[in-house]
Amino acid sequence: DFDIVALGEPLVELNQTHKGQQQYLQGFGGDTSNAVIAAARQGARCAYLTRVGNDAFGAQFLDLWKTEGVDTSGVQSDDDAHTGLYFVQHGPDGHAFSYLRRGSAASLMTPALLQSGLIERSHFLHVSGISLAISTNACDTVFAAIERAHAAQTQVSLDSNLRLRLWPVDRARAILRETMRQADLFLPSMDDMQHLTGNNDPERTLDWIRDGGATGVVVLKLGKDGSIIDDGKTRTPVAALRVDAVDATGAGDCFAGSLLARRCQGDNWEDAVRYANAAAALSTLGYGAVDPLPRAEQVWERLKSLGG
Ligand code: KDG
Repeated sequence: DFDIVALGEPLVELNQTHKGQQQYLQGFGGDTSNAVIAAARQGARCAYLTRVGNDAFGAQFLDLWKTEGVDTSGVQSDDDAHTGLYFVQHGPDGHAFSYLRRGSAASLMTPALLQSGLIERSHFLHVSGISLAISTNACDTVFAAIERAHAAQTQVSLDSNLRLRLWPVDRARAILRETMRQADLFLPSMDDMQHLTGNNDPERTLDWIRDGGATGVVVLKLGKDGSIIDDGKTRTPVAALRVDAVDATGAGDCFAGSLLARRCQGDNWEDAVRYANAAAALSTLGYGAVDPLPRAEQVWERLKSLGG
C-alpha cells in the first residue's frame, strides 16, 4: 500500500543556467511528479498515475521514478503521443516557463488510467490545477479519481498550481472552486488566489475559500511570508525560512510532497508545515525542479540548526 498517489503530467525540463545565454540543463519537472518525488525523498511510499510517450524521455522518466522509489505500475505508455517538455528561463522577476506540451501523452489520459486500483490503496491522492487544466479529458480523469478516493476514504489533496497559459481564468476559477470543495486538503498560493479572486489579503482569501464551500484543511502559501494553516476553526501562521534562492521552480511541489509525507508520518499540521517550509526552501538552492529536492536528513539538519 502507498502513502501518496499523485495524478498529473510529467514534463521534461530544459533549464537556463546562465541568465541571457542559450545554455539549458536537462532535468525533470511536472508539478505532481515533483511532489511525489519530494515525498519519496522524505520517506513516503509513493506511486504516480500518468501517461508518457513511448520515447526516450518517457523512458528517462520511468528510470527516474524507479530510482526514486516511486511505483510506476499505474503509468501508461503511448505509442502515438510524446512526453511533454518545458523550458525554464530566469529573469529579473524570477523564473518563467515556456511549454511544448499540446497533444502530449499525459494530456490524452482518460478515467481508464485509474483502473490500477492505486487510489484505493493509498492514504492520499494528490492532484493539482495543472492536472485539471491540461485537457478536458484530463479534467474528467481528475474528477473520476476524486470520486474513487472518496469511495475508498482516500484523502484528497489539491494544489492550486494555476498556470494561465493552460486555461482561461474563468474556467480555472470555476473548476478550482468545485475541486477545492471536494478536497480534504487544499494548498493554494496567494499569487494564484489573487488571479482568481482579485484581492491580495490573506484573511479575505481564506474567507473566499470557506464561503466557496471548502470544508477541509487549507494551507495558504504566502511565499517569503510563510503560510497560514486554516483547519476550519483556527488560523495559524507559520513563518517561512529565508534562503538565497537560485531557482524556485518546483518549490511549491516540494512543499506539497513534504507536507503529505510528514502527515503520513504522524506530524500535526504545524510541525508538518514547518518541515515542508524548510524542505521547500532547500529545494531552491540549485537549478531544476527535481535535482535539488532535499532528502529527510538535510531537512532535519536545517531544522535543527534553527533550533526547531
Ligand atoms: O511547479 C513547477 C512546475 O510548474 C514545473 O515543473 C512545470 O509542471 C509544470 C507545469 O505544468 O508548469
